[in-house]
Amino acid sequence: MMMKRNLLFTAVTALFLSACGGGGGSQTSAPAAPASDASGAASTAAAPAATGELNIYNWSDYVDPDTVAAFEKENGVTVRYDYYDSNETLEAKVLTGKSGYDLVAPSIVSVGRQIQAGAYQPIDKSQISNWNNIDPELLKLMDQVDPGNQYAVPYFWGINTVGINKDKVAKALGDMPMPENAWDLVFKPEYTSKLKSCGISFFDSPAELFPLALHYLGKDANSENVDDLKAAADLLKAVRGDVKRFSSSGYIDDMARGDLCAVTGYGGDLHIAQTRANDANNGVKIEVMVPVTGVGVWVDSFMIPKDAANVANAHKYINYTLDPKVAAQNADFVSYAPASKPARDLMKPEYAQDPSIFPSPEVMAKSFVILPKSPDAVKQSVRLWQQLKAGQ
Ligand code: N2P
Repeated sequence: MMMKRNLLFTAVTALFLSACGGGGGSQTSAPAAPASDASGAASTAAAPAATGELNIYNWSDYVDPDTVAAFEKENGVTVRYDYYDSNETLEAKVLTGKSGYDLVAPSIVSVGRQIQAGAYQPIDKSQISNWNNIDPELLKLMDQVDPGNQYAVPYFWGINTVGINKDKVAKALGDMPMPENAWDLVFKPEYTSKLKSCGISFFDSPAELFPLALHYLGKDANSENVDDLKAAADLLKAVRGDVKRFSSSGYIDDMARGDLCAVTGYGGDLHIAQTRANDANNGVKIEVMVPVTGVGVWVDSFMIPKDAANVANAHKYINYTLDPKVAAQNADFVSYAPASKPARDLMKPEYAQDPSIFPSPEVMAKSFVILPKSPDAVKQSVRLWQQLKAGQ
């Protein structure tokens, strides 16, 4: 296990280093399949004759609706798109073996376990002509949980971090200056007792929250040690009374409206909250913070469940999302770092250079990948989590 973790860490460090060189080296691969332009207009090359359906189950707020619409138009496919907001919810569904979906997108934390449980079918790479666009460092990282990259095709990667409503936090803190470590805002009672008045939200997921608490305590963020997990639970218990809600997606609109002021959230989702507030012109100023002490990092990948009925369409969709133009437009909408490496250069420059979307090497060096856990560790953290939420 230790060996595996070290390898993962090395791979992620490489990813971070490669992610920070300006707009990112553009890697050219010549897609053999019909390419689409950014508007999603049908290409002139012969479109595959496939018709039918595609049932996608993916994270909420994780695709530009135009991406789906253009894919439907170009391929004559009707897409049904359902959402989840935690790996736990997705896992419960795919492990039944009868998900009813053709594509899902778990995070690296669950990929290995779900492959071993037999939940997926291998990807036919011959149908993914854009395969070479995938950032090789992401593939290296995923190789540790999916040897040979047989089952999982990276979609986006990103961070778990803190978002704040700047004015509300400043007001609630009063004379107290902002902490040097932004995690203090949500984990230190001195701060949470003040921010309680304007609304704190935590991830509604032990898999996302425990690593952050462990890291804050200076412990291995992926520790499976029972005492470490208890220490993390104690930290969370100490601020539990100041937490208004546990949410892994609802915090986006609450923040945008000004109903929350300090949240743990997915980086891109916090950006979306910022964009929604700006669009509403409601005076809410959201900042996506990138604590210098580091953040949680994940990679989400497309996978095809064993019971998928529309396997060819699933491959087509995966391939479509890796097209640099499509990926860039999609990334600009969801504000996450696309797995399609050449897409970075095609993104809005302010996003391609945003350190909360592509964190700096300094931050990355202090960060951690949220890694798979043993069944015992999962059980233990779920037990502690239930007690925490019940206020015990
Ligand atoms: C999308 C949240 C996705 C990321 N809204 C979590 N891995």
